[in-house]
Amino acid sequence: MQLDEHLKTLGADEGLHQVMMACAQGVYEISNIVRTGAALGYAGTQNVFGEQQLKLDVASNDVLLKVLREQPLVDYVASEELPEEIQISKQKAGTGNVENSAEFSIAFDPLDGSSLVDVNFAVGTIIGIYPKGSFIGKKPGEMHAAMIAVYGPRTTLFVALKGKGVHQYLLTDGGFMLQKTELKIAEEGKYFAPGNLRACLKNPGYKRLVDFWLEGQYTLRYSGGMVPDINHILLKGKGVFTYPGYTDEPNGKLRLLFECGTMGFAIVEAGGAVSDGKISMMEKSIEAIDQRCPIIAGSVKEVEKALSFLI
Ligand code: AHM
Ligand code: MG
Repeated sequence: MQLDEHLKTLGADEGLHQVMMACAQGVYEISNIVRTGAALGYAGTQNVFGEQQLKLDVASNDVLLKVLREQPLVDYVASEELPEEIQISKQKAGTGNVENSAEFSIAFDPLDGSSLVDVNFAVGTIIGIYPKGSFIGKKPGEMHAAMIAVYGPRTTLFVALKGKGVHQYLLTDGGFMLQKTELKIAEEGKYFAPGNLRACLKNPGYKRLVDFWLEGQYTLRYSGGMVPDINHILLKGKGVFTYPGYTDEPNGKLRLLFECGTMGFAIVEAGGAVSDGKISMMEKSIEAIDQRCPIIAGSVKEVEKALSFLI
């Protein structure tokens, strides 16, 4: 079944359906850019985090901005590659002839893990669809839906619809075809994906947690890309992903709005848990567009065990 048809059977309302199909078009275009390697190398610019932008970061960002600007239902957009959120509905209304009928605000990381592209590791796109309005003061738990693309040997797309589960689609010549429905994460499972391992030097709790995993004969499944690493948990149906902070960087590296909140939303919709080390990520207020936070996500009991070492 095609994505378009499946979203209807899931009962996604018309507006949400329209915006999600626009995002899927963006993913399709980014997939082509990544697959052909048409734009490798540095762009010569930095993002708001002071990170060097790759041509692929910029090209992927442009694709999503283009498809979302064409959507009358989109209010704000925010991107890991842009310095601030933009109210595109207002920009259009400013032309004088467009009524503001926007319903959704969309946050995205156009190409997460892009530093892995040159070595041909898997990378991804992370899209969170929120109710309209600024992102500031919202919580990831308010999202209507998350869309997460994985560009590996194949391009796949996860859709997490609030209260309607997580589903996986495969990009084929005929579009996105339903591959797996109702993905579920079991309470326990011995896979670990330990991001920011270097934090062990200054975070003794993390070092003890890693020892616990090793002594418990957990299997390491870590690629260095958050999207493929969490993709592994969603598809194997178990495991835990961590990216904690340490004394110098208590909030770690990953961003609440662009990465942790959206990936966490999919994990929770599949029956797992996601924490920032203190509270559920779904309840964490977004105070700044560039806010970073630690993340512990995956099987409910694996998250609990990890927290018992990290707190
Ligand atoms: P990016 O948004 O600059 O691509 O960085 C995000 C990526 C995640 O996919 C991954 O979990 C993390 O960075 C790995 O970071 P590090 O190389 O510091 O371990
Ligand atoms: Mg990223």
